[in-house]
Amino acid sequence: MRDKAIITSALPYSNGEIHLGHVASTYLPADVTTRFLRQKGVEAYYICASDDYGTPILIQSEKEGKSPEEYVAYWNKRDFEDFSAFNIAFDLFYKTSSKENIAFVQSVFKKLQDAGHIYESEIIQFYCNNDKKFLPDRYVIGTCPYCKAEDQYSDLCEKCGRVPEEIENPHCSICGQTPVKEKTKHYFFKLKNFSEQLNKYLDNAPYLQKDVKKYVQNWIKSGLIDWDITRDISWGVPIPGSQGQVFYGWFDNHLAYISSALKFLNDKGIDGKEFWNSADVYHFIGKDIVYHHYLFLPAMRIGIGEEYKLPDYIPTRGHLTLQSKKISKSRNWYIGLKEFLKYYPTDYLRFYLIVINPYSQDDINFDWDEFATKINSELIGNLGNFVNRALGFTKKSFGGKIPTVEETDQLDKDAQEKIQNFSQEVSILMEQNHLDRALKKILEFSAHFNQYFQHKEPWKNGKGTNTCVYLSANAVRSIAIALYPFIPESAQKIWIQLGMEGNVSEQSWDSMSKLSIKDGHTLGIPSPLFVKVEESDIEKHKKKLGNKN
Ligand code: B3M
Ligand code: ZN
Repeated sequence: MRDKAIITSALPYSNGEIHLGHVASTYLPADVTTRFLRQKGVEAYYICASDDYGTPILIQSEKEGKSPEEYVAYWNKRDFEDFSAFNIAFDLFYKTSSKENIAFVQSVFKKLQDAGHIYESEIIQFYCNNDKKFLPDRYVIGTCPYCKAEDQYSDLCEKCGRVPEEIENPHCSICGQTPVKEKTKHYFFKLKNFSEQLNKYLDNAPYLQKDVKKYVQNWIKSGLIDWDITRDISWGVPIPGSQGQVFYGWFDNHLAYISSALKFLNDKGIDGKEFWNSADVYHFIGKDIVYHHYLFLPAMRIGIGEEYKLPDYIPTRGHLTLQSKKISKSRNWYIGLKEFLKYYPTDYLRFYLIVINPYSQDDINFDWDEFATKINSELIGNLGNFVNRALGFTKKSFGGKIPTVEETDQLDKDAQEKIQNFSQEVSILMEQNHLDRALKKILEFSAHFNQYFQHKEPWKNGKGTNTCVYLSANAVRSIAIALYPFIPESAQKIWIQLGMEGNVSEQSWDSMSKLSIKDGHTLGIPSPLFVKVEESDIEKHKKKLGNKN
């Protein structure tokens, strides 16, 4: 672990509202990781931006009768508001259409061109005679040449994850007619040239997921294809010297990781480039954009002489299904983040989405009943219960004042040892990106202390009561610090109920293993942290799915 880190998440298209599927795979794990790294003393910044360019956005803005600028400005603002309500705490949420990114993309292009990685070629492009338009990417729908999946966009097969060289059975996505082919001049990026260097990067990147690496290397083995980076549309980063042509969105968007980080750091008076190159670089993504992040992105960075270092981590997670069905906006089978947060506190969703989310590409499922069970039995029944029990008892029997420790028995010694080992045990899992297992460790810790409290029976006021109260209060403190990256609002509430000074966010991670609450300390006012999820509400939410509007 370096003492600096830059964390990014896949940039959301400025093209519709953020829903549970988005946050589960990328934004939440990245936010939790950033908070954790800060607790570990790392100077960590979480940078994101809206992905403003690309054909789908142009199509949609045209449909809504808005200019693309107006359209993306609306979604940039709205997305940022929704993320903020969910306590996704970006240091900067910028945009790919920023003047800084445009200048950066154009300079990268020139460097790639000077280094001989770009060539020009006349190509045949689909053209719709009906709409009088060239038809790049999503303007064409057809059959994937690799896996034969139908109804795929020409720039990405959602079934097999590959980028088709030429889609079969093409149709214009605006009018449905079969397009004709016309000549146009495009720039190409020589991705093929980078096979060896990409393999080397993948071989020597110890923190990339092994299974992802393996299939990416299989793609390399089966032959990479040069990459058409020109689009004959008006909305995009203008190609220097080309009339009416722009860069393909996947040429410019990931460069906004760098250009946005540089803006943020330079504005802070930090040398952005130097920071980037001495930091651990994390790009959190969903599995559908592996191709772009494990191949295009590193190849482009290698192509400009690794002026900006390649990612150390590309944490890749699977998709979220909803009640075991694929999320679909058009069928109203989705839950908007904003809507969800009308029903339940932020921390309920953060807790649930982390607990069910392993560090792998396996798909995960949001299930309303399981959500209720996890919240009621684990968050409330285990964590909330222990905190409230320990603090409530101290308030009632000791006026909230921590008593002086007397004799200690084996149970106390075990409890003390648990606290001492806690930070290390959870930290190892966090560092390996196993956020779900880390949260489960915290639950185990809390369950252990629940049992400890039960066995010690302090309400009988026998021998060892003081020690039990003292250790339990300290365990609550450890829990607050450990929970902070996951459920920051609740962690802060616990901190206040403990009567501690400052904010829980300022406590160092390792300090959770100290017995910092001393005798004589006076607690704040304990009160239940959470409200139960009601079965009847869950039934209502289930009925609403698929039936909106
Ligand atoms: N805007 C969203 C996606 O395909 C896309 C990510 C860009 S990351 C540089 O998930
Ligand atoms: Zn396919």
